[in-house]
Amino acid sequence: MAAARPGDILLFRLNLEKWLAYTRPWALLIAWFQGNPVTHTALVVDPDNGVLVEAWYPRVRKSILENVLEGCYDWEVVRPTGVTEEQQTAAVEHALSLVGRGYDVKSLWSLAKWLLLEKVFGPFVRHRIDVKEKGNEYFCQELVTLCYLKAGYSIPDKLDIQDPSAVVPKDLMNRRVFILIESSMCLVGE
Ligand SMILES: [Ca+2]
Repeated sequence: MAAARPGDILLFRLNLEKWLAYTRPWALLIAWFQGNPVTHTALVVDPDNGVLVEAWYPRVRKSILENVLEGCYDWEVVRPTGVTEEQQTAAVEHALSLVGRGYDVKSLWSLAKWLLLEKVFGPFVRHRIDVKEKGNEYFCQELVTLCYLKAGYSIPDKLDIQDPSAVVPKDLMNRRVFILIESSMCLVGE
């Protein structure tokens, strides 16, 4: 991650061709629910050494980029517009303080239920999403969104989404809010 800085956001995009060589049914399920191949997100901690913090079942953990990929994902690094380095440092510090906390399976299923309803009834359903804060447990984009909120930067406000828990990984691809810094698929700027 040569161009990334600590606190930038990693998006993992399911690569169907690579996926078929492995078995990752949940990733395919998340991709289908969202109608989008970005199924996982994490915070960059140390770009030089590929270190990140992610909520990955069964808990929040520090990982190395190569280990997350597991051959099934392409990745890109994005940076929210207007964020300061101080805010990103604070987001990373908060993420590191949450390492070891549990993975929030219940909230993820609750979100999946609302995404399914959104698929059937349309986008207005998003405003009714109700993912309750469950005892210090987090799923991937909940962790990223919360760490930014703690650092004084509101991703939901930037996206005009009322409930922080209603942010899904595909929202972090919104180029109006998130600048593409780096990608495993191409050299940015080429
Ligand atoms: Ca939670």
